[in-house]
Amino acid sequence: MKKYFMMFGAAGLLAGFLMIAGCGDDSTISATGTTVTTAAATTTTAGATTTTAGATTTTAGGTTTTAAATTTTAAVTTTTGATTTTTTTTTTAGAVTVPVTATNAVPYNAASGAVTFTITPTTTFTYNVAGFAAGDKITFGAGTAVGVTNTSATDGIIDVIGTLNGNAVTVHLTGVAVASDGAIFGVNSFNTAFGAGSLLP
Ligand SMILES: [Ca+2]
Repeated sequence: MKKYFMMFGAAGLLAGFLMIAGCGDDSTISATGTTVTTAAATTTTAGATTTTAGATTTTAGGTTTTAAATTTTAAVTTTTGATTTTTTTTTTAGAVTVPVTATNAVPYNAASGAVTFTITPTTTFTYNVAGFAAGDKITFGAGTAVGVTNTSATDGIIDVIGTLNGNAVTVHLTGVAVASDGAIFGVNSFNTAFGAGSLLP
């Protein structure tokens, strides 16, 4: 019995190593690109075999002597080509869609790229976003009443409030560029400042 446990133990250990090796392969895939490594092609050429018949010598006395045949085999030749690594990088400018469903203590950094926040208010909470700029979007679900509150034109803070069925989600923007902050008074001017469709509906 002990021998079986040892065998299964060894098999489990081997499976573990293979799983770890598999995880290692994943690390070659980056967030922005895919790296494909093509193994070097190996060509094996068998050595040529040359057989030389033994010479036959007949003496005057009628004796025939045949030397042993000689077989010569050349060495096996193995040629290994260079490893080819191809890296494909896809640039998406950080475009990402963020479903907003609950409050967040740490503001989402919209400056990381083109971010679309999608919100259908089913409860009341405040969602913090820093660095909102042109290219970013706030999209509320159909039927949501949307309003904009901007109490100071110079503090870089704008509150976008979406209300649906009595549930109000406030998107609290901080770090808004002063030029944009001073030009936003409502939904229409918000769309003018950050681009058409930056605040829907
Ligand atoms: Ca403001």
